[in-house]
Amino acid sequence: MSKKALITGVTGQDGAYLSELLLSKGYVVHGIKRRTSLFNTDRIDHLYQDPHVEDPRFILHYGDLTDSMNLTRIIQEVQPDEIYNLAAMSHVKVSFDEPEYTANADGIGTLRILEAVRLLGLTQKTRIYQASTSELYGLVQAVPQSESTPFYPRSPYAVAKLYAYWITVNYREAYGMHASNGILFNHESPLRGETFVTRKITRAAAKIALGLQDVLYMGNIDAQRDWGHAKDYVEAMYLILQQDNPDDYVIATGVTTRVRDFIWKCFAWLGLELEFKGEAENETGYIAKIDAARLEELGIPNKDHLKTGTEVMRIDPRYYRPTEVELLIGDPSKSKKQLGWTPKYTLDSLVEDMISADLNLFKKDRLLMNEGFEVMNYFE
Ligand code: NDP
Ligand code: GDR
Repeated sequence: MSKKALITGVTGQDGAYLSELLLSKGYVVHGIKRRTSLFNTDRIDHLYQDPHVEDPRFILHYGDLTDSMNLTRIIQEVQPDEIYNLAAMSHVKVSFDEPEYTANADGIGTLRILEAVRLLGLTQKTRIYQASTSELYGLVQAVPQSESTPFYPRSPYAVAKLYAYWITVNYREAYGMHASNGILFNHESPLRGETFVTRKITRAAAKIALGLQDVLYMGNIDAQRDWGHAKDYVEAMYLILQQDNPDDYVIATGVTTRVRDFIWKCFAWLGLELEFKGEAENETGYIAKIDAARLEELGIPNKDHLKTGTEVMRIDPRYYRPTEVELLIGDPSKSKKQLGWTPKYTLDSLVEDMISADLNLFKKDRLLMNEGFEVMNYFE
């Protein structure tokens, strides 16, 4: 009998990679997607199976973390061996605009799942993975951050996730459930949502190189993050649920990088060397050097839009957060030792994977524009 997994947040970045991974391991994967007015399944369309086929291995259910009855019904129907609770309003800045909804979905949503498993009598059958986060560390108490570093959340998102973290620990201790937290540091990929900083940068750098965008507007470019690749991180989620005993694990690379250095690396990959000038809100980034051979190799026409001295990055305080998390650097020793987990990607191979994907994506837009078609140019 194949194992059955239920993934909330299946349409998100991690949901897509985790579905691929579990299907490759022979699981039957059930995913919960929200009802939306347009299709929102781009990231998992390649996994889609016609529901009329016999014994489908990838099955989607409509559901929402704010709806207990719906979650209970789905869990009862599926009787999953493993639940991966990845669904969340996951944008830190947006959580300041939608704090109550964030608490409901990200905090109480986790309780709804744990309680459904308990009420349905599945505590000994169903293992639960909770998507916890390095945002729990918030205001720096100590570095590198490990499983024993105190939490100090700095956003409504992080506070909601703090509740989710502790309710997971509590259900484990109170009811003997196999419920674990993965405290994952930032992880990125070509499937990363467009408004998170890495993807915002890779998209903008590709578009600027192709003459589809003029300037990248940024918030705090001195924040430091420990960035890994989502493909590596979903392996860790799977490993956490294969352990005999439930536990909490930090998943990180142990390397931290400033946002400004990520920007620099992306433009450099394209053959554009940036320099920064000015301070604080007046800081800008401009093209200091152009590697024409590299642009040619990448098939980027070097027309008038790419000149030395052109400003391609400016600060817009709109992107500042009321309270910021300045420095994250994780200590993954425990997960390396106990799970045998090691990331395959480095920061440079992550940058390459993301920027090359966005360059290919926007080359299509460039071709369409050259033929006189309009292309969408929406960014936040
Ligand atoms: P995404 O934002 O890409 O995906 C979030 C998913 O949750 C989407 O499928 C979204 O649906 C779904 N969702 C949002 N609200 C609800 C709701 N009320 N009910 C049901 N589904 C909902 O996030 P990631 O894939 O990057 O992250 C996965 C999880 O891991 C999240 O919980 C996030 O907070 C956490 N995390 C992420 C890290 C990262 O660096 N990526 C690091 C640490 C933790 P829709 O597609 O309809 O919007
Ligand atoms: P984060 O990721 O808040 O760490 O949460 P994000 O990529 O949004 O921000 C990282 C850092 O970059 C700074 N920054 C900007 N961020 C965005 N989005 N847009 C900008 O223009 C910009 N300019 C500077 C931010 O201030 C911040 O310091 C992510 C999410 O995936 C969470 O769900 C997850 O829990 C954590 O990572 C770990």
